[in-house]
Amino acid sequence: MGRDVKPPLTTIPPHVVAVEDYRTLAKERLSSMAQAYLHGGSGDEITLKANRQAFEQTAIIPRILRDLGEGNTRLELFGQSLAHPILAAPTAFHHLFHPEGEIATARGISALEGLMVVSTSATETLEDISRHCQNPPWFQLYIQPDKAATVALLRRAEAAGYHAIVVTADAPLHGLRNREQRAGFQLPPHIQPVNHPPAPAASESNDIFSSPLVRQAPTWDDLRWLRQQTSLPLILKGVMHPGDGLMAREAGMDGLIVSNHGGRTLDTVPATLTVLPAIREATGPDYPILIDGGIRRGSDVFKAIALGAQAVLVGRPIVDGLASAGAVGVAHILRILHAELALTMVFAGTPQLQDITPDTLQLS
Ligand code: FNR
Ligand code: LAC
Repeated sequence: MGRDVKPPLTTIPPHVVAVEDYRTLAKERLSSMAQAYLHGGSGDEITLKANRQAFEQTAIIPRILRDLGEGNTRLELFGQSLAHPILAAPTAFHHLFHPEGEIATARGISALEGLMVVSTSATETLEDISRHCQNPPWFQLYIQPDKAATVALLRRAEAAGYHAIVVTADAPLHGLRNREQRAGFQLPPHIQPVNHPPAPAASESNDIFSSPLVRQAPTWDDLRWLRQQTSLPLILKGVMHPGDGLMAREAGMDGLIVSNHGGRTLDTVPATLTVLPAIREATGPDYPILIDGGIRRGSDVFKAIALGAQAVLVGRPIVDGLASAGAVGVAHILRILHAELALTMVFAGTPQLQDITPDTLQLS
């Protein structure tokens, strides 16, 4: 209240050089409520911090004098040819952060040949967002209690040219977001998820188990059912246990995302980077694995790939870019991360993504 909130920038000042700089710019442009929603995590934010610490504490051991002539960051993922392995994670309510919402995000990502994963809780229609994406985007699906509603979303995504479906399985409820509660966070009435039917009202009762969200939370049976409903690649998001990685594979999922929802669901879950090797081990060498949580540098992307990921997703940095400068900010965030990844690969002596193996890291 009473705080001056600056308008989004239209050009990027030259001193803005790293993802971290955008966090500051975004803070100056968001209400304290929107900041709490974007930058906060659950509980004491132990997991939120752990995601970062895991990257900070992992060291790269460079190799020198290697031939870098054929260097590039390209990859193939689910039949898509991508310029780099840095995807935009699904994040909700972009109109909370910028007046152009998800359209600005899609434009910014497309300017850098990036890939957008569109949230079920987007504030623009999934059809409009797809029209602004250069690479066919992926659609993040929350399985709805009503099967017909789930199928309706799937069919819309298919018709709008989405390339894959990301099924988020780690958030049957909103996490214990103390930071949001302290800031009094509420979604302004004019900002609504326009693509899916309203969720059942959160239970006022203290008996969490009687809440419809919990009683109707999806199960592995629903995932097997979903597999029968579409021929698009299905990617399971929210895997933290090797056993669940194996079950994802057995349930016919085409890949998975190691994720703790950016420390926004259960607190004191481990950092995603630390569970990645065991999940890679359980699912075998060729199973597509992505990871998110705390990626803020190109060297973090490198470390995730070294420990077994094909690609990464970034959540808050994309939204910081959006809040700071709309499409221009989003594009710059991706440009920074891509350039840092390439720079890391040069210094590490790994000209292509497949050269980034575990022995590029100092494992303690
Ligand atoms: C999210 N995330 C998320 N995930 C999802 O599957 N559907 C969603 O609608 C959202 N919404 C959402 C909103 C905001 C503001 C944030 C920050 C995150 C989680 C997201 O996809 C991703 O897992 C994390 O954001 C990754 O961590 P970092 O990169 O933010 O640290
Ligand atoms: C979040 C939900 C929307 O993390 O997934 O805020």
